Amino acid sequence: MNNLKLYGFELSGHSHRASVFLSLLGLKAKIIQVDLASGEHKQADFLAKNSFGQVPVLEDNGQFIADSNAILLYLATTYDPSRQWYPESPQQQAEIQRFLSTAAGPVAFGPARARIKHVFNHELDLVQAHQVSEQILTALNAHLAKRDWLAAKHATIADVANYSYIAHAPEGGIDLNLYPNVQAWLNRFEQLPGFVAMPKTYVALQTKL
Ligand SMILES: N[C@@H](CCC(=O)N[C@@H](CS)C(=O)NCC(=O)O)C(=O)O
Repeated sequence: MNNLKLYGFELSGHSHRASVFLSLLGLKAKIIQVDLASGEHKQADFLAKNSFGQVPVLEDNGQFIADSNAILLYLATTYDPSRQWYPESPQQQAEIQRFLSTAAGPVAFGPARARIKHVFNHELDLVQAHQVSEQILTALNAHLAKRDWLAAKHATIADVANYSYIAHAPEGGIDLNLYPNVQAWLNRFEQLPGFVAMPKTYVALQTKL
C-alpha cells in the first residue's frame, strides 16, 4: 500500500500531467488542492515542499518530488515494473528526454502561456505565445505523420508530459483543426485505460471548445 499525495491545482496542466499519470498507472493518491489565488504556494509550509513555490509536488512516504516531469520520471521508475512508460534503453530514454524538453520549452511557452493569458489574464505576450505554438504544433504534426506516439511505438512519459497543455490549447485561442495528426494523437491518448481529463475552463465552456 503506497502513501502518495499530490499537491496541485485543478486547472493547472502541470498538475494534470502528474494526476493523469497516477491514474494511468492505476495508483491511488490523495489529491490536495493548493490555493494559488490566495498565494498558499508562496507560504512557508508549501515552500518547505518545493522551494520554487510551484505546483505540482508529489509526496511519497514523506519524501517530496517537485516538478511535473520529475514526478513522471519518479513514478515511472518506481511504480511501473514493466518499464513501458520509461524504457531502459539509453536511446529510448534520450528520445523521451527530447520530448520532456519540448514540454518544458515550447509547449510551456506556447500553448500553455496562451491559455494562461486567455483564462487567467496574466501579463503575457499573446502574439509571441501564438507564434511559438504554431511552430511547435507544426513540427509535432509532421513528427506524428507516420507514428502513433511521440517517442516510442507505445505511449511513454513523453506523451504524458505533452498531452495536457496541447489538449487544452483551444482555451488559448489555438485552432487544433490545423494539426490533424496532433488531434489523432490526443484522441489516442484519451483512449488509454485510466485516462482522466482535466476540467475545461469557463473560456472553453463559453466557446464550446
Ligand atoms: N517546471 C514546473 C512548472 C510548474 C508551474 O509552472 N506551475 C504553475 C501552475 S501551472 C505554478 O505553480 N505557478 C505559480 C507560480 O509560479 O507562482 C513543473 O513542470 O512542475
